[in-house]
Amino acid sequence: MANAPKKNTRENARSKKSRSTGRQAAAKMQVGEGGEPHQTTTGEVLTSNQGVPIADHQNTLTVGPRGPQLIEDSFMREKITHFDHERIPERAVHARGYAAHGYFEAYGKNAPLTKAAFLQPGVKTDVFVRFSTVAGSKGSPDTARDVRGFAVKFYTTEGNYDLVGNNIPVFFIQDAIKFPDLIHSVKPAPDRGFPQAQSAHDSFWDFVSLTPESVNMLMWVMSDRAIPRSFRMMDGFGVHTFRLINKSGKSTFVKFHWRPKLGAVSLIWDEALAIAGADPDFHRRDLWNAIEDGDYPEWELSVQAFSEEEADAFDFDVLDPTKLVPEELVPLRPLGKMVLNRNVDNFFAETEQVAFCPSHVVPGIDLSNDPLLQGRLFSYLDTQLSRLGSPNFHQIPVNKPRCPVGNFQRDGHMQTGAQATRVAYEPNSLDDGGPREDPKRGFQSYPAEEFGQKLRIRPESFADHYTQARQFWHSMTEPEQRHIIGGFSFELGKVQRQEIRERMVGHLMVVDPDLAKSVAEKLGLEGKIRPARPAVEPRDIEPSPALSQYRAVKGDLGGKKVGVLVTDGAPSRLFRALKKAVKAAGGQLATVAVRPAPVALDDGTSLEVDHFLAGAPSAVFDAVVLIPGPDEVEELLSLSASVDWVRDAFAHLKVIGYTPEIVTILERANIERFAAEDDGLVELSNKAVKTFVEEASQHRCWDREPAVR
Ligand code: HDE
Repeated sequence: MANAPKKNTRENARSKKSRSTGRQAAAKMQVGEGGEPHQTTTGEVLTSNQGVPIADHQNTLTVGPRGPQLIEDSFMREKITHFDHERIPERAVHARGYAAHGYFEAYGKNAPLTKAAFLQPGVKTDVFVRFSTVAGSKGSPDTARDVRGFAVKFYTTEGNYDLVGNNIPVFFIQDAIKFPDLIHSVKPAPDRGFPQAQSAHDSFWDFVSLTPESVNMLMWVMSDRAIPRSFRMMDGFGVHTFRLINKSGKSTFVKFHWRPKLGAVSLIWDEALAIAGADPDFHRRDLWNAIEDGDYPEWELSVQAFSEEEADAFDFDVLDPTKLVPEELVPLRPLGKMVLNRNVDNFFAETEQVAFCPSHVVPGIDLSNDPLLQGRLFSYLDTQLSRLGSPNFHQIPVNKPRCPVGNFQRDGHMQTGAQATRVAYEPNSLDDGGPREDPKRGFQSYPAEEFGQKLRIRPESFADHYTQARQFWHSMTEPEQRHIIGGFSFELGKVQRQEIRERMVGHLMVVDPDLAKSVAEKLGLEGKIRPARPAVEPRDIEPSPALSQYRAVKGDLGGKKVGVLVTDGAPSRLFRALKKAVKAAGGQLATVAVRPAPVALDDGTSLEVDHFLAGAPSAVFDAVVLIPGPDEVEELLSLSASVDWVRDAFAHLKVIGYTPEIVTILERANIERFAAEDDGLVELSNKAVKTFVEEASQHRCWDREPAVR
C-alpha cells in the first residue's frame, strides 16, 4: 500500500485535483506572517534566498572545466548551508506525529460553567490538532503499541488555548519528577540504541514493575486502546483535573473528553505488527486521505464537571493523574464539536514547528495542583526553546495567536516583528499608544487557598494503585480481556530477565488473580508468582461499562475500508452491488489486483485498480472480498500472496466475502472448514451483500478469536 502505484489512488487523485485547483502552485509557497501563504517561488525565475536570479542551478563555479571549486560560489554555499541546517531536534517524546487544521464550534449548552470566549454559544474557533505516538522517533511506524498524543491548539479571540492530551485518560506516574526516568526506560537504551518504538523490552518493564503507580496505566496500554484503528477513531482525554471559571469567578473541576463521531475502535495486535511493515504511515495516510476526500473527521468535546466538595467525597484523589473519574459517577456534558477539514501545506512549517504548552490557558480555564500537570507547565516552554531555538517561537505562523498580541518583550533569535516603539517598558509616559493591562478582560488565576509546609512527599490519597486497575479489568468485554492478556504476554515474553517478568505478574496478581494466571500460563510461570505487596489493599468497586470500547459498537462502516480482490472476468453486477452497499454504510471500497494494471470485468468494463496484491496485504483493510473471474482462480491459487491475503484476514478476525469459485483458496488457507459456523465468512450472491455489510459493520468477528489464537 505504501508503494501503491496506480493512477487512481486517492493520493494521485489529489494531485490531479491539485493541478486543476491550482493547489500545486500553493505547494510551492511558504506560509508567511499572519498564517497567509506568501509565494517565495513564482515559477518564473529561480532565485537565491536573497532574491538574486540564478543563471545555472546545475554546476558549481570552478577554475576551468575540470579545476577546483571556488569558495566564492555563494549560490552553492547558501544552498548547501541551508540544507546542512534543515533538521531541528525531534521532540524528546511524541516525535512521530501528524496534524491537520479545522475548527471547533461551541454548543453553548454548558457555557454557564465557564467564561471562556470560545466556549460561548455558537462561537467558531480555528484549531490545529497534532496526533502522535510517544516512544518512537520521527520515522517509526504509526501502529506501534503506544499511547497516542491528542494535542489541540484553539486560536481563540482571547489568546491560544492548548489542550495537550492523550488517547488514554490516566498516566504512568504521579509526579513530573519521574518523567525522565519513565521515558529513558522506554526509549532505545543509551548503549545499543535500540529497541525502537516499543515497550516490549527489559528496561521499560524493569522501571514500571518497580513503580506500582503505573499499574492502572499499564492495563490501558496493554489493551486495544494502544493500537487504534485510526486517529479518526480514537478518544482523547485531558487526563488532569482542570478548572472552568465562570463569569462570577466560580470554579468547577473538570476532566476533558474528546469522542470521535466514528466511534472508538482498534486494530488487532498481529494486524498492527503486519501494518507496521506494509504501511508504516497507516494512520497519517488515513487522516490525510479522509480530509482530502472531504470526509472530515469529527469529535465532540465534553467535560465531566464536579465541585471541590464532590471531589472530596470520591474514594480517589482527583489530583492523582493515575486515576480517572468513572462516567457512571460523573456523566459527560458536551461543550462543542471539532471538525478537521484542512491538511497542512507544509509538514515541517506546521506539524513539526507547532509548539503546544499546557501552560497556554485562556480566561475561563485554569489549572489544578495535579503534580504531573504542574511539572508539565514548566517542561513544554523549556523544550520549545531548545527544539525551536528561540523565545520567539510564538511568531511562527502555526503558533501565532489569531488575536492582537502586544507587550514589551523585544528582540531574541529570529525576531520577525519590527516593533516601531520608542519604549520597551511599562509604566511609561512616552508612548501613550502602548498596551496596558486590563483587570476585567485579563487572565486571573483562581484564588485557591494554599497553605502548608514545604515537603517532598506523595499524598497518602495517591497510595491506592490497584483498585482502578481492577475496575478497568472487570469493565472489559471478554475479547478485550483476551487482548489485555495477549498484550502483557507478548510484551513480557520479549523481556529477557525472568525476575522482571515475575515481578510484573506479581502486580497483576493483585489486580486480578485470573488475569495473572492467564498471563503466567502464557509465559510458563505457573506456580512461580508471588503477589506484590500493595501499600493500600485494593477494593472491589462496581465495573464502569463506559470504559469498554466494544460493549457498544456503532454498527456501520463509517471511515472503514473494504478491500476487494478482483481479476479479469470478475462479476460486474456483484462488484457494483458491493460498492453501493459499502458506500451506503459509510465505508470505502478499494480494489486490489495481482498486477497494477486495469482488469476487465465480466461485462467487458475496464476497471482501474487501487492496489496490487503484493503491495496491499489484507492487514490494511477492515474487511475483504474475493470475487475473481472463474478462469483466474488457478492463477490466484498459485500465488502465496493471495492465499496469505485470505488467511491473514481470517486470523485478523475480518469478515471475508467470497464467491463459491474460490473455495479452493479457502481450502489452501485452511479456513474452509470454518465456513459452516463462522458468520464472518460470507458466501456472496447479490442478495448476500447486505449480510456481508452487516457483519463487517460489527468491526471484527470476536467469536472467531478462540479458534485462531
Ligand atoms: Fe508531554 N511532553 N509530558 N504529556 N506531551 C511533550 O513537549 C512532559 C504528559 C503530550 O504534538 C514534550 O513539545 C512531561 C501527559 C503530548 O507537539 C515535552 C510530562 C500528557 C505531546 C513533554 C509529560 C502529555 C507531549 C515533547 C510529565 C497527556 C505532543 C515535545 C509531567 C495529558 C505535543 C514537546 C505535540 C509532548 C513533557 C506527560 C501529552 C518534553 C515533563 C500526562 C500530546 O515537553
